[in-house]
Amino acid sequence: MPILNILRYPDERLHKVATQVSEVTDEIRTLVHNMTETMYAAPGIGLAATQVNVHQCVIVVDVSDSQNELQVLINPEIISSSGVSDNEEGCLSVPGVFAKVCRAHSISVKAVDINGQTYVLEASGLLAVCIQHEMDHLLGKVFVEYLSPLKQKRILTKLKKQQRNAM
Ligand code: K1U
Ligand code: ZN
Repeated sequence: MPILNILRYPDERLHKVATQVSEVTDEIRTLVHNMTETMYAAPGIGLAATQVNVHQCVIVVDVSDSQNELQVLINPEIISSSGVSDNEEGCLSVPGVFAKVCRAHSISVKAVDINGQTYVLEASGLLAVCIQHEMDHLLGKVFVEYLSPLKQKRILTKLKKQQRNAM
């Protein structure tokens, strides 16, 4: 199965807003499969379709150590949340950059699964953080955009340097 190309910040395509999936077709199932392979290969604990330049509301998440607790969330919607926590986040689209972001500690998310069935997932801790991070991607938001303008400028300088060195 192909490993998909992950867009790198500040690629403008990371700012596109994803559209809702109207039906879970074989094409969506193939996308989910390829995104899952790409996330595990990276390795990462989450991936949003936006990051692989597909602008539909699909995310995959697996925060387990053994990569065997995959969650597929199509058209995810947070229906309730509680508490706040500051957590260090990373992003496969912003390699080598980690920063603290404040998020809800616990969330209830309504989503559609790979069979087209609606379900509700109760998440807290890292799983909740990761789902919120991935849902931001679907809205065209990258985690570094929560940081101060000065920190964002420093990150952009670091990423440009990385890209120059990779040539
Ligand atoms: O790019 C992404 O959206 C995936 C990102 C998810 C995430 C990580 C940490 C906090 C919030 C959201 C990553 O997976 S970055 C890589 C990473 O954190 C990791 C990689 C391997 C093992 C454990 C963690
Ligand atoms: Zn990310």
